[in-house]
Amino acid sequence: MRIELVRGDITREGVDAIVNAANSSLLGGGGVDGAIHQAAGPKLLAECQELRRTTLPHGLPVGQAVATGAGELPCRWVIHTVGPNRHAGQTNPDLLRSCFTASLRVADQIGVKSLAFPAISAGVYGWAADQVAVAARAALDGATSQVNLVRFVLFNVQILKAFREAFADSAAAAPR
Ligand code: AR6
Repeated sequence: MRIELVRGDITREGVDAIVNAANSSLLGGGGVDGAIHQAAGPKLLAECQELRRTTLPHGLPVGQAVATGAGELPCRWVIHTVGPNRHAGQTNPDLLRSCFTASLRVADQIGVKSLAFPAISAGVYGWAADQVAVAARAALDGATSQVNLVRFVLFNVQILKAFREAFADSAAAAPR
């Protein structure tokens, strides 16, 4: 698996799937979630509402992941995951690692070969960028997956730097 660390806007990524740092309601919000819903248009929200009506009536639990189509986005799928919210006392890093692991597992289930992640929980949910980067690295190190490209698309230079440090000695991480 090749790993890329780039600065950018994940809504523009033409990979097979992008991961959304959602909340349990799956019905949208701010940050990257808001940007994804805005760029995807109403089809994405309708699919999320359908999930709530059918398989996820109580919402998506923290640390789990689920896939939908991508509406008008250039990718094919959106994989929604819910990071732990530090401000709500969710301070267990295993939950954060689980977001990355569960997203990869869902990606495998739907045949995704290229996958882009944002820095889950590094915004509204209050985790430090280096903690998120370490959790992401741990998840990828422990993963067996058919995904052959994982690209972390990081919104600002501080978060990119934290990921570069966490992946500095990773043989899989290559400059793009
Ligand atoms: N592309 C890539 N990264 C982005 C983008 C973008 N377009 N926009 C923001 N980020 P956050 P969380 C970065 O707050 O902490 C929402 O309201 C951002 O700079 O989006 O998991 C949800 O509905 C930060 O580094 O997600 C939830 O209620 C990272 O994405 C809650 O926020 C994550 O920040 C989830 O909070």
